[in-house]
Amino acid sequence: MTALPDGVAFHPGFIDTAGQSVLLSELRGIVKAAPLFTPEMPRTGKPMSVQMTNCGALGWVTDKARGYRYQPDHPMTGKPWPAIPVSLLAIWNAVAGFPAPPEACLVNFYRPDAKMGLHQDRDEQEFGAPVVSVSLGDDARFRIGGTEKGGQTASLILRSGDVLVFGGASRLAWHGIDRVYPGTSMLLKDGGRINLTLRRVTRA
Ligand code: MD3
Ligand code: FE
Repeated sequence: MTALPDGVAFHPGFIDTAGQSVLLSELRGIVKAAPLFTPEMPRTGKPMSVQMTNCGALGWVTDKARGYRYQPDHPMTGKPWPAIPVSLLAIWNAVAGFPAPPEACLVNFYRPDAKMGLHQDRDEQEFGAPVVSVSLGDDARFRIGGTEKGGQTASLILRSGDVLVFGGASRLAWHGIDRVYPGTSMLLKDGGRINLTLRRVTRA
């Protein structure tokens, strides 16, 4: 494994097991109010293997007809997204180094066979703010490259409680999840992995 790109800060084990349980119970409430949906690739409509929901004033969604976007309401229920829990805002305040709060928290749920291909996150208007990622549940192999497609990549195992900050040059880095390792965490009774990404969407 080569070094992580400039602008990445890795905080392994940032959230202890008690904190992970608190976050999980908050997420159960969020998923009750804003059920997981299956995102579709723009134009092709191919379903992604990851299921998603959001909390915050804005949520990231995608479907065949309208593609990638942020919107204030859930695509199936039409209801506003639930608020970002205070515990997640505290994590942002501790690690982001950015003066304005996040507006979106994308919740990704991975069953054992789910993965996420290499992509850039560029649907936001504020690239001066970092993206803060929180991993819960089973381990996963995360891959990150540079800002140009097709360059060298590094890989890193992400474990439950790990926090990563992607700022500076890494904010537009290509990245994805190669695979999840089933049975590596006891946090989720039925296994799987959850990733939370806190994002500033509009210009601060
Ligand atoms: C680097 N999620 O939601 S987290 C995503 O584990 C996403 O679910 C993966 O990629 C997951 O968009 C990876 C790490 C991550 C998240 C966002 C980034 C790395 C990033 C945004 C910019 C640069
Ligand atoms: Fe991403």
